[in-house]
Amino acid sequence: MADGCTFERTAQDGKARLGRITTPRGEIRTPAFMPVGTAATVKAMLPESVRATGADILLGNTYHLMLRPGAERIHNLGGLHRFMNWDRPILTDSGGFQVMSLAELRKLTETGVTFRSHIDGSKHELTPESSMEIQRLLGSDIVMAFDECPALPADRDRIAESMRLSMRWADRSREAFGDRPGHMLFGIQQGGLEQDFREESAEALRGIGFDGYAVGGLAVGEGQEAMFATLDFAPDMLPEDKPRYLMGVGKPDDIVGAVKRGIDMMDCVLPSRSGRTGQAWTRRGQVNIKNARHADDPRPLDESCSCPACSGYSRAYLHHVFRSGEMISGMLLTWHNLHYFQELMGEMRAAIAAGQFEAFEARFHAARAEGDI
Ligand code: PRF
Ligand code: ZN
Repeated sequence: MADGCTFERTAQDGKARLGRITTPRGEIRTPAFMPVGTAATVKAMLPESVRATGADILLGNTYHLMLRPGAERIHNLGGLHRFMNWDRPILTDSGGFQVMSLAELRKLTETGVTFRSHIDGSKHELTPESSMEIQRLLGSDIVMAFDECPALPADRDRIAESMRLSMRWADRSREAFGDRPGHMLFGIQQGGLEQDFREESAEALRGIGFDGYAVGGLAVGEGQEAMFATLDFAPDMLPEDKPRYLMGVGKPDDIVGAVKRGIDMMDCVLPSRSGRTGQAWTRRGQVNIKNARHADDPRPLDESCSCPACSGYSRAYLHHVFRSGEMISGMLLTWHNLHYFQELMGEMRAAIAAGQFEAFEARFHAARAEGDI
């Protein structure tokens, strides 16, 4: 473990783990949900508001920030924390996954990946070495190894080849990262839905040695049932005494199922993105605020929610500002969604501490089964 950072596990219930990561920039309570701040902002939210929802850590993106405004520029302005006015921990993704999903004219070689920017078509290269350098310039607290993965379904050959390339890149990432007290480097397990490839990948990563381990290559088209089937074995292959991070997941029921299977950290654009498209997430499921049924409804989105959107505004108002294209619509719904996701994490942490995770899970599913009323 990188000097100056620790991971402590304080309780376990079944496979669900309660713990905390301590970094020089503060503590991360696990299981943790990380809001996504791709372009040095959690869209529609001030950083202090994101903190007020209960977030301990944000996710940032190498791919987006290297293209705009540039890692050197952010470094010269004092680093990403100063730049975006968030002084708590930041985890940065390493870029390969975003190149494969967003960039144009991608070319993958042993060295890395060359691509054209989705913003202006300019040509760039990312390698394990340059990704480590960019994440260093940004000042990231938790750096992700450079990897890539196929969308699913894919043939076993393609999955194996990609996983083995990512493991060679993981080795180069570890080497290039070096020794940086106060910063952590996480490896990323790949291998699709295949148990043997997941084991091969975990073994390679354990051999290299990381401060934390991500389960990558899931939530890429396989569906929840297949993802859970993989999570029934994949996290168990990773060291018990290090944090486990499931990348890019997910909906509330995905998150609960992942924590139940031994995952400690997650990130997803869902609460922030869907807030801007009029989708709210509540304990009773999804609410589409665009729907005409809300036009005359004086009740809050969720009477049991203490967020600003639910304390001060009616469904009728939220419906009106969404329909009118007012900016406050995205602000209020994003705040509500992030608040709900963080409340959910807090409830899971309390349930694990109390040895009541099963009862929590039963209540969670029962409330959703009632539906929005
Ligand atoms: N690798 C990286 N980032 C990611 C993923 C991955 O496999 C995923 C897959 N759900 C999301 N983000 N580096
Ligand atoms: Zn609310």
